[in-house]
Amino acid sequence: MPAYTITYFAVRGRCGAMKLMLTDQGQEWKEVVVSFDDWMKGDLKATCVFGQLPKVQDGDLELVQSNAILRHLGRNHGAYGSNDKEASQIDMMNDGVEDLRLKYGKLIYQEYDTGKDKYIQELGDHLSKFEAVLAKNKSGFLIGNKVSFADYNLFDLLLNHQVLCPTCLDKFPALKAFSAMMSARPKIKALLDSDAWKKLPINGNGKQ
Ligand code: 6SG
Repeated sequence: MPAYTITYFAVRGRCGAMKLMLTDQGQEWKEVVVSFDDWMKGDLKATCVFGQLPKVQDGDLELVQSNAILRHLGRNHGAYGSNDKEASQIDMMNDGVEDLRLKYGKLIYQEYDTGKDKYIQELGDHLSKFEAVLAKNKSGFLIGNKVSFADYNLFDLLLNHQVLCPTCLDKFPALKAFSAMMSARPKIKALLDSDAWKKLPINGNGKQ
């Protein structure tokens, strides 16, 4: 089993989904937590391909870009579909999750005070797309009949949105069932109940 090292800030941010996946797959990891002060010194930033975190080391392979990391871990742990067609569909769904994550990040980091009401109004339209995919696939997962990295990524983003707007899933039975099913997976449940998870702020500016 490969041992991973995750380097990131003391927030859930772009590492929530990978931690959910590794935990659910029974895979341990090491963590290097970078403080704002240390990051601002610039030495670590200079060594990161895009000057950003997270970074994950897997042996002599060093990766940045959270979605590339999710794909790598998905490949390593059998969470990337059962064939190439499913893998492509999983990529498609993960790109959809990324589109919503970027909108969420823009709200949190740039528009929280002025844009929250409008964001919540428009959220249903975005969630309805995932609802339709989940409602069609009887397995309960986005694609195929086993969990994939896109499921962990969607689940993580839904956790954030349920903090932002606790009623946001009320009109979406398939998303609600998906969220409950993911939360009830025993290793995920233990992670969500852990201090390590609960003490980490969701975002770097304290907004949620
Ligand atoms: C920030 O944007 O945490 N990485 C972030 N910020 C620092 O100098 N496309 C890639 C990906 O998917 C996006 C990476 C992402 O991996 S994540 C980064 O490296 C930089 O650009 C969101 C997050 N924000 C917290 C934060 C970072 C710098 C200021 C606020 C933590 C809190 C204070 C310092 C460190 Fe902080």
